[in-house]
Amino acid sequence: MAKLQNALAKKIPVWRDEISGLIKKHGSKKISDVSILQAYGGMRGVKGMVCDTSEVPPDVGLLIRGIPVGDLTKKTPEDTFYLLCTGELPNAKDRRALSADLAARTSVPSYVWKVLEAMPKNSHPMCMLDTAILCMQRESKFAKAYAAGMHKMDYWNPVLEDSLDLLAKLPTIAAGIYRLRFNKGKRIGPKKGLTWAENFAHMLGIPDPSGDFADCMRLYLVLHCDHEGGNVSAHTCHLVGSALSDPYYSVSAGLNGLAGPLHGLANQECLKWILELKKQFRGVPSDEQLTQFAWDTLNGGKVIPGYGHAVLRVTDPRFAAFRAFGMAHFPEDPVMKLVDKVYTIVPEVLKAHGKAKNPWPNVDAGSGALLYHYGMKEFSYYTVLFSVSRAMGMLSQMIINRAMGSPIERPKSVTTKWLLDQVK
Ligand code: AMX
Repeated sequence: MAKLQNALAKKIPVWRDEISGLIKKHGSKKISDVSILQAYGGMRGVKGMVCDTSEVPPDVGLLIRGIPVGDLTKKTPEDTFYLLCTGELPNAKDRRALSADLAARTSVPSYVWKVLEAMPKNSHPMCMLDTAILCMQRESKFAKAYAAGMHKMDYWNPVLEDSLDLLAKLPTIAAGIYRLRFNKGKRIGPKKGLTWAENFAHMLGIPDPSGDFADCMRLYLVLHCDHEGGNVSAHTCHLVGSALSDPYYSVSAGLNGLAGPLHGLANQECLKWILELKKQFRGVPSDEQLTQFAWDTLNGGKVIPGYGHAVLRVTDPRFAAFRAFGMAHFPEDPVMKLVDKVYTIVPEVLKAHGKAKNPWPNVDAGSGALLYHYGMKEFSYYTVLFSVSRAMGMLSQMIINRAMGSPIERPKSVTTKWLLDQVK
């Protein structure tokens, strides 16, 4: 762990000085007002927390430490995690060191497999993943160090240790869940000399003679890594972690939020919607048919999965990156063609419908088509892939929060009576 740990050890005192200076000088400066609408409306747009790993300017899309995610499409997840944690991309030596460190930690305790094997056969893969993470809590180095008594300023170090342990094991666990839950045969162990993403692809066991699937997984893991601090999963992880619950408790909690259909589960819903469309029209429908299909969804009181966003107001650059990958590798694939066609029709339908503030596709609108193409047809598994990647964002945020001594989170709720009294 030396390299990433050293890089963080150098940065942390600088960040601490910067933040304490900011609070000392300008702590009382107002950065947000809250309306009654926002208090009832999911706190949308309320600026009330800090996240330095990434930001999502509504008209630009995801920036990882200031770098547009579209500029990271050739990078590895190791690069991305290092960037999230330190604010800088690693050099080749540091990247290799992180890869090797992760490779040395892949082994999963045998009790995790026993727990997974004991679960009902029809358990949702997300429930299996969250259970596996939660049951590993006893491995937490942070929890042990905390119980033994440690200085608050040192919390980040065992949290980094836990983060690397967890990140290293996640592909092994996630691939094991894929093979167990969908009867794919024996678990495949990690292979020496492979990167984090390559090993994940290898352990999933999807036939990949060209190496394109491994490349798709690399891209998938990079693109989903983080999306600032206020989304359901990041915020949940942050909240739970603020009570000094260790990374196992916190990440498992965050991923339970990712399992919701309005958040990470949308990618399974999205491909389902596309395939229903394909089935109904026995292939690629006409513009009129597709328009009607979209209206039928909306008139049925349902959302069009993969479209809309709480923050974004443009086509998600991550969707653009997936679309570019699909169009470069398999432009004739019928599902890919459908994804592309939906992109030309649905935004206009949503605009005419007039409800969604953002009619453009989000990350989930295209990612499933890629997985489907490579033969991963188990939709309910897609959010697990999302989770393996998103753990990087949650964990990097957590390392930084513990390093900065972030306090327990405790916003003030008010009653409806109190609000009514304010407007009397
Ligand atoms: N289809 C139909 N209606 C939509 C819509 C869509 N794709 N997106 C938003 N709307 C509706 C909302 O349901 C809401 O209706 P209501 O007033 O009756 O409650 C109205 O438009 C206003 O919503 P909004 O302010 O534009 O969005 P939001 O911040 O409340 O919700 C999101 C954001 C993502 C939950 C929503 O756009 C949605 O449900 N999209 C479809 C599901 C999806 O793709 N989720 C994935 C998001 C990305 C991720 O986390 N992985």
